[in-house]
Amino acid sequence: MATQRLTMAQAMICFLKNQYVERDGKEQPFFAGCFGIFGHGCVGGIGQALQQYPEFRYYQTRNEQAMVHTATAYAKTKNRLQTFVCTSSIGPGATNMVTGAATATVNRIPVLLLPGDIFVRRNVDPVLQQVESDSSQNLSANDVFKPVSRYWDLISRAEQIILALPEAMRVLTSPANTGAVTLALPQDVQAEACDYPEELFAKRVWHIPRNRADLKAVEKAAQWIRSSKRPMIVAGGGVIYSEATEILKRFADQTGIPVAETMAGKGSLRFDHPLQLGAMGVTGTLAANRIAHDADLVIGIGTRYSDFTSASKTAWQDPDVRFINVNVAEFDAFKHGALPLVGDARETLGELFPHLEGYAVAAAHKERAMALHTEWEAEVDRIYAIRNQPLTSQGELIGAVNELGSPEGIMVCAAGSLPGDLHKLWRSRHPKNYHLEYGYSCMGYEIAGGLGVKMAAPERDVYVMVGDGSYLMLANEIVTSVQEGYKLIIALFDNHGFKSIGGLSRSMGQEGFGTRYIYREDGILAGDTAGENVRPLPVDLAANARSLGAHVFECTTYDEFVAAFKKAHETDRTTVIYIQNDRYVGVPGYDSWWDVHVAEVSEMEGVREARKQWEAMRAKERYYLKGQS
Ligand SMILES: Cc1ncc(C[n+]2csc(CCOP(=O)(O)OP(=O)(O)O)c2C)c(N)n1
Ligand SMILES: [Mg+2]
Repeated sequence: MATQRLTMAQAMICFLKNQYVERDGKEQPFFAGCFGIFGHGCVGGIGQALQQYPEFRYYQTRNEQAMVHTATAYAKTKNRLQTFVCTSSIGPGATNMVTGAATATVNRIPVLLLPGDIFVRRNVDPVLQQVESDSSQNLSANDVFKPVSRYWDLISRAEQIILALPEAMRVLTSPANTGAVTLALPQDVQAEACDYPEELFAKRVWHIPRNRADLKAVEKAAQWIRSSKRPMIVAGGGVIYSEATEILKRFADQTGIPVAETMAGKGSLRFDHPLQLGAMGVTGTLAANRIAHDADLVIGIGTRYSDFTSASKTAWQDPDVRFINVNVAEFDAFKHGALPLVGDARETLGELFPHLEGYAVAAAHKERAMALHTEWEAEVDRIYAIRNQPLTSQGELIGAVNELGSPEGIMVCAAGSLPGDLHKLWRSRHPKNYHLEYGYSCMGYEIAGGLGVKMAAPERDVYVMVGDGSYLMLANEIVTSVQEGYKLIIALFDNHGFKSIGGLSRSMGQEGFGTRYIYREDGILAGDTAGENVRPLPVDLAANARSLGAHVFECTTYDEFVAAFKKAHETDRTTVIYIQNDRYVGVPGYDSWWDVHVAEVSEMEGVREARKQWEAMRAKERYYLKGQS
């Protein structure tokens, strides 16, 4: 057997740079390179290997959590067909990646994480940053990656990667099982040499399958659709990853079944399609939520049915409602007692089509959906046209970005009050137009994620929309975007704290406690009852962004924002448009609800009142078991 003597880290990079994927005959390298922050836990191993093989491009980042977000956003933009490796030192560098790993895994997005780990040989223990245990010498901080990784391994001998790496690739390229894959790499083993078989470094192309659903189940699904009276489609992220948007449109056109979209599925159908109901669920539109309320059949395509989609299981109120779920993941396909079509969205819709020849929904159902679509569009117009004084409203700013931004651009967001408003108001013009990380809704994803989107689609304008809270959590990748020349346009909305959780808190009778960025007065951190009678903090986020290398426009009015937004397209680097918006002017909810538990007993009257309302809504929560009978 021909062998090559390499360190484990060198062998790993040689292997990774030769992994390709192919779907629909299109082939590409699976890894676009490696993000990393070096420390003693990786510098002599992976760090040395990356230096030795510059063709596998290494990118510095500022924070390990952020680099995993960047990789995740990149892979999401590439429909999961390409991603990055992320490498860190041991201890804090490694555990900083845990939040990123969870974000990737929840969203079913592939990222390969290579945290350094403590010495296997142990003689110099405890090494710097080792979390010691007095109950086992076989515990490491990297064990915390287990619940947030789809595959986890500890490489304690150099030759183990010969079997571990193909397993990692199997999971990363699996449409059903993908997520974060973590290979913990002890710092001594990384630098150890081994005679590796040459075959390990041969080019390997992983075929991404388009698995098909069981044909009997497809036939049954067609019968269910034909016998339904008020069917609806819920389009999730799977529609976009599978590139099923074209066929979804034809499916809606032919059958007349209206389409609602989840956070990850928004953009599945253009906003102006007459059967577009818009956002589904807690942050849904009046069109989607009213059609859902009465639906007797829900065809979920590529959705995992988070509580935001199901409005905490209150969205569908017909006692006989049934579900057909098209999903690559068996786990999701079986949710809600559904008739499971376990398969690729594009392929499965294609197989359903011939069984539905000549079928269309009742005219009244289609007309109702179309009328609600029109009603909803008018509501968006109304909110876009608000010109709130003295501080702008978020809805009008969303309108400005949506209408003045490039129609080919990509808007990126993740947490705060923006996602809910965007889900309702954003008019998606192409499947990648709306990039929301709302599986983990991780504050701090926005700018790091925006960088990943721009790296994946450098030809498009990338619009990051971020609140002051998220910005303060993780804005540092502005530096990386400047360093690498990936320009982002960042709209930074400052409302001195948490508009989102403030509103939630008030709705629970808790007066916005702990959600404002203000000084403590007489030992008390005031909530909203203090009104404007508070002292804001002397924080200057515009100056902060400037200090990180961004070009900054500071605005106070809507007109200034519009002018700055236009000018931002002409600057030579990442540009932040800073504006304050009103904490209290929000986009309302439309026939929906989110279950957030309210205290059962309290001295506070507002809480007791909220609890009564919560109990009334809680009673509407359903189990969806009908399909099983
Ligand atoms: C890492 C993380 N911590 C906490 C939360 C809970 N959370 C959701 S929104 C939010 C406030 C966001 O504030 P900001 O970015 O200013 O947006 P705004 O609510 O003001 O629109 C918090 C704390 C979260 N989603 N992610
Ligand atoms: Mg805020």
